[in-house]
Amino acid sequence: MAEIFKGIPAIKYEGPESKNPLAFKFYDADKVVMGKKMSEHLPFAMAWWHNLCANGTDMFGRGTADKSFGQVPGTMEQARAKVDAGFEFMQKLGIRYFCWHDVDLVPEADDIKVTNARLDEISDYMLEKMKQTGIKCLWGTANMFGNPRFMNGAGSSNSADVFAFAAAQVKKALDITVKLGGRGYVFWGGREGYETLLNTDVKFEQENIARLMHMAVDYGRSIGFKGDFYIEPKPKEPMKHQYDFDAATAIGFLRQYGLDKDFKLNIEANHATLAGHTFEHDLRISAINGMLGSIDANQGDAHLGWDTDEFPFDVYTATMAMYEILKAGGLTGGFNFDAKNRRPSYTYEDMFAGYILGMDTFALGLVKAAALIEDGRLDKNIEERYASYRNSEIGKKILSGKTDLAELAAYADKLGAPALPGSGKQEVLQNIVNGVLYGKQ
Ligand code: XLS
Ligand code: NI
Ligand code: NI
Repeated sequence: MAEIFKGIPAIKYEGPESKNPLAFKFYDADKVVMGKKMSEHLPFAMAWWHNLCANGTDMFGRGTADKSFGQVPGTMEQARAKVDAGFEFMQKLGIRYFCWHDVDLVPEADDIKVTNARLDEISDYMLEKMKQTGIKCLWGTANMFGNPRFMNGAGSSNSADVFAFAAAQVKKALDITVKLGGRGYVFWGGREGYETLLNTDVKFEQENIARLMHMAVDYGRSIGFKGDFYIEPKPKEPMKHQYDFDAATAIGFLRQYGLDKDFKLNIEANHATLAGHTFEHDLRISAINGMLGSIDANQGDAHLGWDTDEFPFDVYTATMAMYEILKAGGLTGGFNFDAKNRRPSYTYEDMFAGYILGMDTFALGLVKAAALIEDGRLDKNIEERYASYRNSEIGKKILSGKTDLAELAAYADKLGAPALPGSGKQEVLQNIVNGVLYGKQ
């Protein structure tokens, strides 16, 4: 097999002092943090679509990056070349998982039977490579938003034929996920949403999405899929209103339709921020509901209101994210870099630089989050902040449900006015975080 990324060596850990752009400064796979190797804490995954397909095309201009890998775009030869490129890329970076949409793997034909035969062929080839390298599939999904037929969504489409077509794609994508031993199967609600209520029956559309998801669970379990299904929430883009707005909304939906036993959430940083939250907020909401499954690791731009899918480089956010993940006991899924190079970064070296940046950022986040936990002052403050419920008789009664409004009102009468609830100490705590992040330990 001819090397594709010629001149780019296997990426090694060289430490923070290294000036080599093609080396890790912080990601040291075997380094043990809180009892586990970095590589176990951080099961990184490559996103087939951004890394092997997207060439920088935007609304205003053609692609800048050549992702043909020496073959004619849109052919099966190119699809195979993408497999070669992807596995060489992952091996050189020490990445052990990948994620894909059906149409990232092969060109879509007019006839779904032809597309499906292509998927069978390419997945045979991927399986060979997986056996040779030990690299695994994190999750698969069906692209039910790109083709014009999905202009009104997939499960939420007004057309029963489009619904049926979406179901066929989900069925095949599940077949391939199982064939590749994928840990999960994702529903990102592509165009599951609406533009205007004037033409939309929201209740009908949401019920239909749930129907499609139930069918996916039934079929997946029937063919031996043991992993988690995931919803990947996103508030807007491409539709004005997306039904899976954020973690809390998606959890409510899953519970309402009885899907919460089979589904967890795949939280994408840039989607959480588009919803007006922080990444760590949606991680916390998922975790406390037992729904934290997997992560799309990227970041947005505070000055732009869309899904810019940048490689994560904000160490503070990565730290707060890893803090949530460590507290939740880790992920059953992994860290998929749903991220792309900026359009002017179009070289092969840039592809590696993006992943090195993302992996180093999360490695730093892991180390710093572990330091915050070991430091213990944040936990201690939380413990003290709610102590009145544990330490006072009335607090204990509230927690155990052994009181009522009448008793509490009588208590309040005796109290007169309660003392202020204690300082929030936000600035103190922020300075602790800075101390742990940047101080000499
Ligand atoms: C788009 C989503 C998409 C999903 C997979 O915004 O992030 O890439 O991760 O369909
Ligand atoms: Ni995503
Ligand atoms: Ni996204």
